[in-house]
Amino acid sequence: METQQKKTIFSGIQPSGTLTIGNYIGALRNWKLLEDEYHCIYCVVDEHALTVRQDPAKLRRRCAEVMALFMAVGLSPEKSVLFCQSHVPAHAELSWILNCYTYIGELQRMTQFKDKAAKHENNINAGLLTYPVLMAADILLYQADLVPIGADQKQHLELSRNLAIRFNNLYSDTFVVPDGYFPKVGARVMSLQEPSRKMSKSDPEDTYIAILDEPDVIARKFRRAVTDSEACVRFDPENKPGVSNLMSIYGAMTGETMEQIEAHFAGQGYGAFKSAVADACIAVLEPVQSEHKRLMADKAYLEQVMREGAERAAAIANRTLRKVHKKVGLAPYTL
Ligand code: ATP
Ligand code: LTN
Repeated sequence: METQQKKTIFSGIQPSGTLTIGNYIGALRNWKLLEDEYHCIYCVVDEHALTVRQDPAKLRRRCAEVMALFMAVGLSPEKSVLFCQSHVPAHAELSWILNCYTYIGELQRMTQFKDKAAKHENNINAGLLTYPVLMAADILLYQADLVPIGADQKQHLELSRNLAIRFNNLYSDTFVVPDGYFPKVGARVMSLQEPSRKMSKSDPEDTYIAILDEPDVIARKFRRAVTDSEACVRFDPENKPGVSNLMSIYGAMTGETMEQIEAHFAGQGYGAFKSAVADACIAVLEPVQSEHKRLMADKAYLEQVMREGAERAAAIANRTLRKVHKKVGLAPYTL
């Protein structure tokens, strides 16, 4: 009876660094809002993180940390399936098969590939190129109807849709063609130091606010955030990207519209505004941080959640994978 009538949601976050308020506003917070209405499957995509060189001990710790954050923002392991990608081998397996239906040109066009290739000149590995195919496998395995993501992932989702359609056309209906689900505010939180780039957890520390940053660190990072010389809190992303980004963050945290924020801070300098942005973030993050601390102290519980999540996920994923094997003509087998 569980959730068959509900639509399915799938989304993932890489344990490639400490999660930022970009991940919180653009992804995690919305995941929670969808939990009651949909059958939700949320994944720590640790295999994706390998596309950039990771320290093994840190990667291992971050997987548990991200899983604890899922729950600290309020996701329930009973309502939703919470699991770690590498625990379900079907992801890597379907990814291989889908690779054989993806054109290299499609992958070379991806903005994220170009960005990451430029950032990691010495390690432009094949995984960096085929990253979106693994993402498509993540989504298609669960027959997800909707995929909540930030604006930066739009192009990858489009590829997932194209692969699903291509496969369905070749072999008859196999995959649900997924739609993206984008947040109304905060789909693209920008870097505090270079507001023309998105805030990213694998960038230098002073460019992002981590969900787990201490209050004094949050206040300091906002104080040092890039603004402009106009000294007027006005929303104008083109000419005032730094201030507009801070306004969007403040709006996402307090629910105030850009007009309300302009009125609220009229006649005040950036100093007062920045400390208000910091206070708003601290207030929202504080309960998440204390719950996270509590969960991280209970390793046995975290492991149990991951194990049970992986079992539930594998049952769904393997069903799709078997169907795919059959359709493409891989040798039949019985267990
Ligand atoms: P990395 O820097 O390692 O590439 P990331 O910080 O971009 O990572 P991901 O794990 O790739 O984060 O993304 C997880 C989710 O968070 C995705 O849905 C993504 O769209 C969203 N997200 C990431 N950064 C932002 C941002 N700056 N603003 C809004 N949403 C974001
Ligand atoms: N590529 C995504 C993370 C990700 C994802 C997914 C998101 C991997 N697999 C499946 C949604 C659905 C990113 O945010 N960089």
